[in-house]
Amino acid sequence: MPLVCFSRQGIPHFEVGGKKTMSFTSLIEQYRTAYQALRKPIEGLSAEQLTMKPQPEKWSITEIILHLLDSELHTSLRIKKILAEENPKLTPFDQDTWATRLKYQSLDARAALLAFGLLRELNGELLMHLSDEQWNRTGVHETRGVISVKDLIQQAIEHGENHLRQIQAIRSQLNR
Ligand code: NI
Repeated sequence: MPLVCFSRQGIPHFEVGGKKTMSFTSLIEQYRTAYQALRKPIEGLSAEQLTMKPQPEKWSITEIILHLLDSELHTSLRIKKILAEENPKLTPFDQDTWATRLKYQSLDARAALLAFGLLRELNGELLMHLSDEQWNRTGVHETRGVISVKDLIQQAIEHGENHLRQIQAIRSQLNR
């Protein structure tokens, strides 16, 4: 089953078909370095620019970064549950409700990005210590079905890259 998440943002988030042959080390490297890539397009932006919505129903850069942090919190907990428990249940979250109820627009995008980077750093360190068997351990996601640690990391990488492109597009609009 391809894993695609369509939000109101209109971008397909990730599609994981299990075809990837990348080594674990290079996966971890990609997973960890996303923070550096995400820092670049927000350099020098004012609070007003960070919260500018490209369209009324679209997320601002701040909302995207807070979304990335909350996605990473979920990914982190899912990885830990899969490793520490037997076939755990992994719960989804409604990203648009989280964005509004948790007041993403009023929060600090730079602090959130830092927290995102720290989570990826810590998770990356943990991942470096896993055996092949642990990489392939699984949990059951309510809507996506059986999912492994490796699947979660691939999804997190693709999810981050999609949102990086979304942030870059907003940034180029701001420069016009
Ligand atoms: Ni997303």
